[in-house]
Amino acid sequence: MTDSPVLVTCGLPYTNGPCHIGHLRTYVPADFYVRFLRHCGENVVFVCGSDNHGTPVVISSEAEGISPREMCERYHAHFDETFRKMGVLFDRFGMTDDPANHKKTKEIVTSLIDNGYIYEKTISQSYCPQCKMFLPDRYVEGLCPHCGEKARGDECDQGCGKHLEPGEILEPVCRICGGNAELRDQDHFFFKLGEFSHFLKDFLPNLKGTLNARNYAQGWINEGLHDWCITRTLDWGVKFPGRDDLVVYVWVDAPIGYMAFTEEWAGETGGDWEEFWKGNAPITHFIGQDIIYHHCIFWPALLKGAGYSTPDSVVASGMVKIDDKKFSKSRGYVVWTNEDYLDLGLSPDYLRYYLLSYTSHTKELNFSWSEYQARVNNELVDTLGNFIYRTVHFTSKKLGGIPQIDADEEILEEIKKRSELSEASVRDYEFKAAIDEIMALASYGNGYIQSNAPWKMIKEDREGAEKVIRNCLQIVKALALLFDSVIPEKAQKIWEQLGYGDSVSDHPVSEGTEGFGDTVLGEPSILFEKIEEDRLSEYESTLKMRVEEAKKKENRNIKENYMISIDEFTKVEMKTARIIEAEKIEGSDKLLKIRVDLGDEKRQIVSGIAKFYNPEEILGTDVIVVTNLKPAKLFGVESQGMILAAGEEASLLVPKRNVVPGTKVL
Ligand code: B3M
Ligand code: ZN
Repeated sequence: MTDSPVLVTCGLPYTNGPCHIGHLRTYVPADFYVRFLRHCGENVVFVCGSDNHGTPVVISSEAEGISPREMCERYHAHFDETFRKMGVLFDRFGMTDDPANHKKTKEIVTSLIDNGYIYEKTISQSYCPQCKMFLPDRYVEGLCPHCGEKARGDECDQGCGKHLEPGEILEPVCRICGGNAELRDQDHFFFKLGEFSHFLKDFLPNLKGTLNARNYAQGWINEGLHDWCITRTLDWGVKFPGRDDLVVYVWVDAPIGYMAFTEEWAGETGGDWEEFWKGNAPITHFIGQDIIYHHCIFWPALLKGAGYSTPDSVVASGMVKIDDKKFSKSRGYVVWTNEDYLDLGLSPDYLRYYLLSYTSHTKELNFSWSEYQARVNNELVDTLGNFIYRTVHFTSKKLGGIPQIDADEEILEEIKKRSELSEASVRDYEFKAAIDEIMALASYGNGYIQSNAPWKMIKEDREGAEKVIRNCLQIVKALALLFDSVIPEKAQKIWEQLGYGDSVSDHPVSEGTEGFGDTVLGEPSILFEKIEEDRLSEYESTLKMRVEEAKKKENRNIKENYMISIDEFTKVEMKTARIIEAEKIEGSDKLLKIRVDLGDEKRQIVSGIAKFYNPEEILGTDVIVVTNLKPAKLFGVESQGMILAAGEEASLLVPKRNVVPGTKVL
């Protein structure tokens, strides 16, 4: 326990689309962590906000035909509401486009300029000659210069994950028109990231949090750091000081949001934001593994350069898979938090439990409905729910209230042990291990009530049965306190069943070994319900349908990519022609050598119709010929065009009315 407050932040969601389960992989564990620390008596400030700037938002708002601000407000409200429904409760959930962050960003960039860390330089960057604009970040796609995979303008999102600087992407293509982009010179501002190598080499070994964050970042430092272009040619964003035509790169003002939101929180509550950002009170960032570079390299360097405190810990979550497939919105491997889950009336706590207990925080997490069902049914319903219901129900129906005796020492020891082990795991960011300890206490309780069978014992030994039940109630109380961080809605209900009228989250975990005083037991009720088979197949088929829809869409897109313009079509020259000679080609049973009359010239064409027509029967037939094909040799015989025919059996296309040979087909 410390008196010094701690600040916990979560990566900021872009306001360009709805919340999905991939987002929750960071927010739920962060919320769990914060709740747990508070239960251990720590003073935690928990802030987050939405990320409103950058090309992700601009491109999406253009696609929807609304202003970027409108788009941001819509999705800001959406995330705010969704997080609350999921029990993820921030002390402040701000917006990076709000005045506080504009102001803070300008201040920090100005300090960096004043401290000599920013310089101007001309660079070549992607420009679309058709759209007549520079193509910042997500406006351009191409190949990663490091690994060759498909990449976005500012990150290799499908390959090695590296950050890309403007102009670095290979074979750049404009996202708006699909045309090839070219490189053009433009003046931009750079941050001297390279000068922070020494600082970062000292900083990273002391950075706490999960090992993946530190290790990745150290690897990048060893490869050498390059200066970082921090301006973009966009209207939407925080203007670069003194320049109306440039905004700062979104990865400058987004993390500064953490500071701005802390300041906003302080303004609302009378708290002190400076003790974190200018003092020694620790800062912990929860992020997704794909943005380690930004948080462990750019961000500490920016803070250092501007004279602020740097983060103490970075906790990076592994990625999410759906049905063992890589999470992908475009391929349909996605579970939307509202549409696919909350809107169906499913419990936020069940999903929290799944996300937290599935695997260790840094590993890949697979979501599948059948696994979800198994977890809920076997662990929450059969173990936890069953134990609590049996205990509270028996107390209420057979004993009429909480027995006025103390719990056994052995039981208190077990509770203490599990509480300590779970706390140690939480502090190590091993959330699954922590929950396993808590669930082990529920299993212990289940085993204890089962083997002592108070429902039998009460017939001969009422005192013995009371003792057993008192012990069980003690475990239930500890479970409510320990599980509150995992499944807060259910934990509150357990708390109320025990007869408490206040909020379980106001009580420390250490009260799990304390007695009940004169508490009057509440009404027992069933808290956890199984996920039935028929519901399960409904959920699974929604996912299947979405994947199929995505495939169809992909096929449509492929087809659309093959569409040609009328200009391209008119490049093909077609004329009617009369067959004047035809003969088999020696050695081939498919090909005929045909001579056609095109009015002003005669040509030789090789055609694959020998199986369907005798040479004699086609003599004198008027057919359609493509006349501007490059000549080719088939079976050693030159062919100067192509005769059009339809289908597997090569039905020749013929003009319906008589036309003179050589008439153009239009
Ligand atoms: N908006 C989302 C992401 O890349 C991005 C996070 C910003 S955190 C300062 O995951
Ligand atoms: Zn790459």
